[in-house]
Amino acid sequence: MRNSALPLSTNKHLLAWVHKMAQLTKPAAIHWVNGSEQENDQLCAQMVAGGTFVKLNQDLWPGCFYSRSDPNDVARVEDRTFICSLSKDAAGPTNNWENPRDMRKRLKGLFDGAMRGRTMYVLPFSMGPLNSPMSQIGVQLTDSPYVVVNMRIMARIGMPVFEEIDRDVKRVVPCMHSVGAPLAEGQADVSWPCNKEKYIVHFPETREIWSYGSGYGGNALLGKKCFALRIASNIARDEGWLAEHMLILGVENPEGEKTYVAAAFPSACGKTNFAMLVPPEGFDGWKIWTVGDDIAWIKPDATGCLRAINPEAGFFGVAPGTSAQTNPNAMATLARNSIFTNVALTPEGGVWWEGMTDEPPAECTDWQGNHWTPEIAKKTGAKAAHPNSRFTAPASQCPTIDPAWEDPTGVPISAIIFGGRRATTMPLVYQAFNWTTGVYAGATMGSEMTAAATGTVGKVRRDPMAMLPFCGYHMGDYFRHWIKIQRGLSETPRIFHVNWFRKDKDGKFIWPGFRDNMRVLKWIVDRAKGRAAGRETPIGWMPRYEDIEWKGMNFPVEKFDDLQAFDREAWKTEVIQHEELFLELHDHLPAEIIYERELLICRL
Ligand code: TSX
Ligand code: MN
Repeated sequence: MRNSALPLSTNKHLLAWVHKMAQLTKPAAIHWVNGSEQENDQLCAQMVAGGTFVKLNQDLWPGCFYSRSDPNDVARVEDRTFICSLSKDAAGPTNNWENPRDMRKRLKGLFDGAMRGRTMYVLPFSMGPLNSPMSQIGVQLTDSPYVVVNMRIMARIGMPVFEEIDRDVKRVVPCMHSVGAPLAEGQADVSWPCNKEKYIVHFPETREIWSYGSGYGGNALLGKKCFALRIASNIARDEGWLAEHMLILGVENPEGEKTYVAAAFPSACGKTNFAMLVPPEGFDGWKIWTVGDDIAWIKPDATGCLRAINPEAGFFGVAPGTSAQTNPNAMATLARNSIFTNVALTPEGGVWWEGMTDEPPAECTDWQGNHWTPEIAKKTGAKAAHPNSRFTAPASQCPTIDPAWEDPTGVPISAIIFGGRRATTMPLVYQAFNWTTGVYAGATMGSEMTAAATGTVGKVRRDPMAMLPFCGYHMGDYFRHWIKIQRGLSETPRIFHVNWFRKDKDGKFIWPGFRDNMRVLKWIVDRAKGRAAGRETPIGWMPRYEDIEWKGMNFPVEKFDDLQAFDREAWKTEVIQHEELFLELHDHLPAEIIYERELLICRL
């Protein structure tokens, strides 16, 4: 076997950087990650021995491991996330900003000796297939083996990436990561090392990421939100493409015609479920193909058509609510070779989470390691799985993975969907009049808050293009970039807005959602291909009852009218709320957004 302490690259810049960072963080050893199965097995075994991993019952969950995080390290930390551009104005009011010089000084202090007693892994990764001109490369230095094995699922890692780096044709994004828990001589480790103090820092001009104190998800798997969205949105702005928080799916009709759409929703709207949709009864011959469930890199090709890749190689999905009913394709994907974090562990060595089965297990160990029974839950409200518990699963295992999901040229995007979780005002679906009104719909989208913890229940939290926590520069400049992209296109994708969550007077969901969303998707695809009818309303084009395929479903026209109702008074309140977001961004807002709001007011 190759000695993993020996450098696996000959790239002088990389070698110098690794040396410099090792001098700063002072690890006990350096491990160059080759990405092999043997290396992965060894890291997993080492984590089992150290208590970070539990090997699940291999008869039930082949190739699967279980992990519990520190209870204080369970989610992304938005208030500890920084965009350190040279000017504060470039980061905009929706990002935390600090002077890059001051931040560098602080990080140097934090990282000094941060890896003492640990191994520093040199983890090369490619976001996007290695043979794609749309892909980007990074190297993450991390003291977390948990990160290495998760990144092996979420990205392309190891030897082929070192070879790409040695060819020296692509810029490499350096990603520093430490859990911030150095070990003194002889000090015993804990199962989930982390630090109370956390910093998730991006330097957009120099394209660098520094993450300190957390081992969880988007804080630690730096290829995902930090690189593929915050840094990539800066690269995309400079190079004329889009780095978006979007799923990508393909719709195949019975004639074999395939249409790709990209869709952005805020959290808790069921993005992964939509990306893996199973068509309902009455849609024989129709098929949904999954390209990605979280991130899309969308670029105009030489002919002026928008093409998209999924820069990821796996799904890092929220477990609770995922079941054979809500998402059978996700359940099949995560059945093997997956990592489960902060779900519950069953006595048989399996995993469970709220919503996985109708009947909970008689007993299990909850995400905090406590004994859990349905009776205890009823009394104390204790959840078996943390609401943000996750599965890390290879995309290649998804039964609906699109044959073109790794196509180096990407897939052609014919429609873009925005959406949100709204009890009122927003119809099930409407089509924007044109690209700019579509950008306006995306810029003003949002969800009603479901958890009281984050604010008033029922108040709309604006989340433009679902990018509020992920845009690495000023939101106003981001809208301008979106509008500008269309000017270079020969074929403009159609833009739609959907809302699966409208409620009736009794507070019940009007639309059954899930598989029946296929009916909406069919209208969207037919509109994008110019073959479906609709009627004009002040907000856009809407399907009439007879424009929707109802085969296999009994949905009365009266309910459809409630679902699609255009409520003029509610929309007047809505446009006033748009102003609140725009006030914050006003000095960078493109004229088009201001004019679109005026035109909307005129139409109301
Ligand atoms: O994912 C969801 N989708 C998209 C599916 C492709 N969810 C779950 C959201 C949380 C992640 C939904 N929830 C959807 C939906 O379309 N719709 C709803 C709301 C809803 C919930 C339960 C019912 C109906 C609607 N139950 C019955 O109709 C019986
Ligand atoms: Mn996401």
